[in-house]
Amino acid sequence: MFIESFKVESPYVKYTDNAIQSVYNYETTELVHENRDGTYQWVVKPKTVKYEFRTDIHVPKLGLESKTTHFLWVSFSGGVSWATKDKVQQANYFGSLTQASTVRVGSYNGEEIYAPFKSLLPMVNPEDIVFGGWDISDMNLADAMARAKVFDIDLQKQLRPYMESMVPLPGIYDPDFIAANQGERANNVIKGTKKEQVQQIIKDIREFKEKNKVDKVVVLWTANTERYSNVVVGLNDTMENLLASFEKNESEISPSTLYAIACVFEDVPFINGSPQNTFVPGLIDLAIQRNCLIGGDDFKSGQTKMKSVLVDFLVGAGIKPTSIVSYNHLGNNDGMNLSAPQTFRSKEISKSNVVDDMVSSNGILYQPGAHPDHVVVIKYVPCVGDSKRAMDEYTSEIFMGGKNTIVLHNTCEDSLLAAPIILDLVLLAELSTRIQLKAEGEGKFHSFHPVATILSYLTKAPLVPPGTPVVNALSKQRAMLENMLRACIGLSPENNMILEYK
Ligand code: NAI
Ligand code: DG6
Repeated sequence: MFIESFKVESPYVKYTDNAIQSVYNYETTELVHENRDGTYQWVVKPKTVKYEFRTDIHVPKLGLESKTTHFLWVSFSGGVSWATKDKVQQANYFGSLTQASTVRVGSYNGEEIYAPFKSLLPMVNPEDIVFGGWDISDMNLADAMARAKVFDIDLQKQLRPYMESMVPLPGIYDPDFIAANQGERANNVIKGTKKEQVQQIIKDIREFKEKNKVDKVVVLWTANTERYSNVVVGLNDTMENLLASFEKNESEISPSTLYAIACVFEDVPFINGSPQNTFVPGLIDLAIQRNCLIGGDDFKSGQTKMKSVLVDFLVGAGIKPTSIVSYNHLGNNDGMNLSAPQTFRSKEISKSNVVDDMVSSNGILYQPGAHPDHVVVIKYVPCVGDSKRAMDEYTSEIFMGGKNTIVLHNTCEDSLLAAPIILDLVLLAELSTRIQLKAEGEGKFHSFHPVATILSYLTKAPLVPPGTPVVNALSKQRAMLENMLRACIGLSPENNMILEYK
């Protein structure tokens, strides 16, 4: 059964005019490796840490600065309908965790009760977001929509009048970082040194805020995949070195890192939807020093989402994946940009590391250092446009040396999987800036760590604070996010035990 909303009544939660305050007992374990009776052994000690959470319930008027095409698709999904050859299609938010998924809140008369994910805590309504953005191409959004060939023509006709006058702001362009085949699009660029370019981005953000009277801005990179930046001691390895290099106009600072520097200076959350290492160590350092949210990397939309489910299932079932071969071809501009070896390499890295935590979780199947063969291939085939074809072969070893081969074929509009993920990233990043917490013994409330691991569910290569484990398994990522929000309203983690019926 489905309910629209609910309120928690408990001694552990208090709703005030400004905030939801909760007290939460975090049940965890402490491990020690100690000598007992002459032999070393692992001892696991259950431990409870009391936390307090405080969530500001004032939902701000939010501005999103992002690149052009994606965001309009999101912004118009409010109330339009259009004719397809099958039916009249209503706009919806399918594919968005916050807008189209539910959470279990309990059971009633023997039935499980579910409520919208977005009802857990007050979140920005997508229809209230004000959009803006930069692009190195000056094409207006109506023409960009036509060129992308994703929306049905009837929908395009309805949107065109709203979009024709929308032209992106000039962007930071450096041909060294994206494929040469993107050069002819670059007619809308910010001139000057890197410092001047960052100053221009800061000016754009301030003007956008002022003009649209928004309380908060989030910036999200959905521009082309860049090549990896070289991480070099003295260049970008620390905050001081990165800022000094930036002053010296060093060529190895990528456009995406420049946008991120501008955002951190302005205390504007910055999310990287692409695979490159925008967040070089010096940038992470800068964000930590200034306590500004950064999150990434690379939207986890289709093939990788399946991988982080399937490998988790196989390894969790005691089955040993021995090879994973992921092939896909696509014909959109992203595919064209990825046809250059250096940009493809960025994508190959983010798509390849996604099973590491699952493999290392099972020392029965894998000896230390062992892992499945894992190959990622991407080909550009213009004819298929945005309709990406992904083919995956998973070979595993089963009982008594048997072999188990699973083959998947997925055809899907690449952009329509990514757009709702963009929305979720923005809404959850904004929400997380309104949550404060403190553990027992800590004097003051503080925000989450600026490196936003809470966004991991939505990214292929979750960015985590230095020295923190990376979790790729999709079910764990979702549970972390959901349980975190439950803690803010004084609810225990979903444990799926349903002891009431046992
Ligand atoms: P796209 O090629 O359609 O759009 C990229 C846009 O960025 C272009 O309009 C280009 O002119 C602009 N651009 C390039 N460099 C820029 C800069 N320095 N500043 C401002 N604008 C710049 O690509 P698409 O399909 O929208 O993907 C965007 C990114 O998201 C890519 O890195 C892609 O790999 C990543 N991504 C996309 C997914 C999807 O669509 N399913 C899933 C996962 C990641
Ligand atoms: C080719 O794979 C194009 C890419 O940009 C992907 O569409 C994107 O990275 C999505 O990848 P995945 O593995 O999450 O479907």
